Amino acid sequence: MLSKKLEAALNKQIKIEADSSQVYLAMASWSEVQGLEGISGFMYAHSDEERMHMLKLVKFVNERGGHAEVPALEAPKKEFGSFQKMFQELFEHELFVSNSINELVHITLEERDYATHNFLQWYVAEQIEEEALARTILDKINLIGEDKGGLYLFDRDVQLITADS
Ligand code: OFO
Repeated sequence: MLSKKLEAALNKQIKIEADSSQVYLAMASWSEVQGLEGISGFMYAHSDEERMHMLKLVKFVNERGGHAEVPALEAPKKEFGSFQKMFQELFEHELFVSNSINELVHITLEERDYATHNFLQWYVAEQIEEEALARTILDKINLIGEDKGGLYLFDRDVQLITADS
């Protein structure tokens, strides 16, 4: 059975995953409008993944005798300025999510809830991957700078990343 403290913390994480899904959906839509299909496909897929992260938590909380709460949706911003800025935001967002997961893991130890501690290891591993991917993409996009041809090729490359994951 989940403690009240852990149930509240997991519900907070459910909201963070739902917000992440919304943010990446907004990035997908903006990229699509800019005509970059590869990047938008990557963002649509990423948005779906975040929803999956959220659902996994919902199921777990209910399974452990808690009540997963479906949070209100916050509207993310519509414009991202440039692709550099957008990927910088994505990277920073993933760092924020990693911190939040670490905080959750810390609470499981305080509460001596080893089942939840074990469950969260999946998220710990996932965040290592997501951070690494976001960092690689950001490095590439920063190298490209203002070069339109580079962006065109990058858009094709990122399609392959989406197909792989
Ligand atoms: Fe991209 O983060 Fe969920 O967990």
